[in-house]
Amino acid sequence: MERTLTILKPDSVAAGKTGAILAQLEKEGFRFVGLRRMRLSKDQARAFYAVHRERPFYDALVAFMTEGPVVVAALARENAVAHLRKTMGATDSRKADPGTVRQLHGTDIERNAIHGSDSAENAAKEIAFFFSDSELI
Ligand code: 3AN
Repeated sequence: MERTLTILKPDSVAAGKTGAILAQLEKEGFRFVGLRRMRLSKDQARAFYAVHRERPFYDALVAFMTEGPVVVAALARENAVAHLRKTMGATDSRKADPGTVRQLHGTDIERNAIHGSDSAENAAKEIAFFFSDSELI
């Protein structure tokens, strides 16, 4: 079993899609090993997306990710990182395949409903960013 991290972003949580998206993830075979609803601070959002800090969209991304509550989850499944990326769809919701979370619940490249780790290495770092070992069951 591999682990990955997902964040249901402020757009999808505010739209009342938490249950629908978590249900879709369960249907795809993911198990929740950690789950929390929270509001990111600016410092947390800046640190989480530090890899993008030189990009022109960084400030807007931090503002978006802190505008309302998110749901963070550590997920377990065989091939979890790649399967979550497939289940989410393309970064730009307008280009995401039919039936993917981003096509169903996102709007554009920024307000795209969901985050998923892009590698097993980053998944381990991102899970540790939000969860202590005792919270991962
Ligand atoms: P993904 O989330 O698909 O891994 P990344 O890692 O390239 O995509 O980008 C991280 C986040 O930054 C995206 N989820 C999206 O919200 C935002 N983002 C990426 N590119 C842009 C862009 N050109 N304009 C605005 N926001 C962007």
